[in-house]
Amino acid sequence: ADLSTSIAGVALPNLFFNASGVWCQHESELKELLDSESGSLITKSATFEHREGNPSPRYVPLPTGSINSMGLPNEGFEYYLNYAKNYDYTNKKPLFVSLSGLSLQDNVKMVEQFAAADLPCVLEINFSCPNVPGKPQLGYDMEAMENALKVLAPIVKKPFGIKLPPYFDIAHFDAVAAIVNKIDNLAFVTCVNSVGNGLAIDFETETAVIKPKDGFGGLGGAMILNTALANVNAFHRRLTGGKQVIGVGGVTSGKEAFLHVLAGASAVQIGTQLKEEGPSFFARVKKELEEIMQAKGYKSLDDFRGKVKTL
Ligand code: RRO
Repeated sequence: ADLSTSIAGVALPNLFFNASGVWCQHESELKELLDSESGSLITKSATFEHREGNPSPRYVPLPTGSINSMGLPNEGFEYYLNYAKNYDYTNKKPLFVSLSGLSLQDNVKMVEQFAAADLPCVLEINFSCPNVPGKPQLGYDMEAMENALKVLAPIVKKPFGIKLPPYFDIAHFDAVAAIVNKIDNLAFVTCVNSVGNGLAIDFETETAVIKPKDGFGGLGGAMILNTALANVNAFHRRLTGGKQVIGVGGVTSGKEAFLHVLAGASAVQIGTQLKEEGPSFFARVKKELEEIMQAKGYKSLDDFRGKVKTL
């Protein structure tokens, strides 16, 4: 079976890569992704300045997923710009870079410097970090999101993407898709970031399991699969002009990856399961998806992408 795909006009040897934030803060981790069977890799969301992030414990696995309030720990934008400048683009894996400025002004400054460097990497701008105290998610403020896109898109110039939070209301799918469809060079949306501000409590100790924000944090993993599939499919149905969806949320095996593609995903990112299993996950999930495709008689992702049936 052929697992190849392309995003924003860039070819990926297979559809799988890491979700930004997992296994990608330092060059040593990015090297492990390069050495894995992933089809691509994306860097940790960068802020203009280096950040230590929130106090630990700030990521904890749960019986059906994970909770995190990392607080955007990252090496600062210059570190990832330099990584992108030194990246070997003759490598078969394209490079994605995630940016998450704490203000529109910071996003403008970072995007300007990427545009000036004129690199073949693809930007995914994060509109959905749920974990910085006092900073509401851009993705839940329609006016601010539309304004940010109108300011940033002409500076990026090239095709780019945004990372969206999960939505839970049909009116919100409609409103966000309408905004996205107005931006010509916005080539893809990545659905979904973690389900924001869950709370996990340890039964024995009667204590929140993570330290920041009184225990509130973003939920990921198996427990969010159905929310992720709904968001992938909602945007797949609404986006026009060849705009694509990258699916992320709840993929623990080839089966869930298959469902993401059926819902309309053109690539699939892995968060919690990569954090728990490590980069060898990519070899396993590729093999499992190939076996599913073989059993069902599908030769390429195009044979079933977006073709979920309804009753
Ligand atoms: O660093 C984080 O706390 C974080 C970010 Br920026 C994000 O976009 N999603 C998430 O679950 N955690």
